[in-house]
Amino acid sequence: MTPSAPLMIIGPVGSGKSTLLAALGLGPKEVKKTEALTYNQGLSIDTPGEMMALPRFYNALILNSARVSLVLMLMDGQKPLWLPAKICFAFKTSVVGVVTKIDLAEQAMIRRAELSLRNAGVEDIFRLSNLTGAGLDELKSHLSRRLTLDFDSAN
Ligand SMILES: Nc1nc2c(ncn2[C@@H]2O[C@H](COP(=O)(O)OP(=O)(O)OP(=O)(O)O)[C@@H](O)[C@H]2O)c(=O)[nH]1
Ligand SMILES: [Mg+2]
Repeated sequence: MTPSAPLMIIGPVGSGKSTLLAALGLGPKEVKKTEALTYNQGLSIDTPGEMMALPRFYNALILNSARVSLVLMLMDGQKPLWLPAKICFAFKTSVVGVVTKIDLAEQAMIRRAELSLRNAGVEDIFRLSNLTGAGLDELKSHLSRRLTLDFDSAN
């Protein structure tokens, strides 16, 4: 299947998926609750956090991962969610991890969020704050290397 968007973003409810897509210029600037799997034409696939919370939806996430070049898996640094071990290996493409809300989260919780991502099989993990922008440039340059995206001209 030809990828229909550079990336899909997944992660728990309120972890900052839609906010991060907006910051990357890969989703609408106005962020509201994501109610359903959403195709941002040619840019990204956004998913509601409920699909990560309820294992019966994992299959839909895994199938849609075939439509993108990369999956971004977010974890809220304030409220890490424990995922099934090695679940990332079920995805059709590689998964990059992002711990969000580092402006609010305690260090111990950030480390727990990273541990959860590693347990899920993620190797590359970034920490960022959508609020302050800390860590955003590091993620952008990683994504520019992995995908044919030019964030400087997109934003
Ligand atoms: N302080 C802080 N707030 C954040 C950060 N990222 C997102 N938020 C806030 O968290 C709330 C939820 O953000 P969303 O981007 O809607 O989260 P989501 O993961 O798309 O949530 P669902 O669509 O419900 O799955 C919003 O009020 C954001 O402004 C962050 O890094 N730091
Ligand atoms: Mg959302």
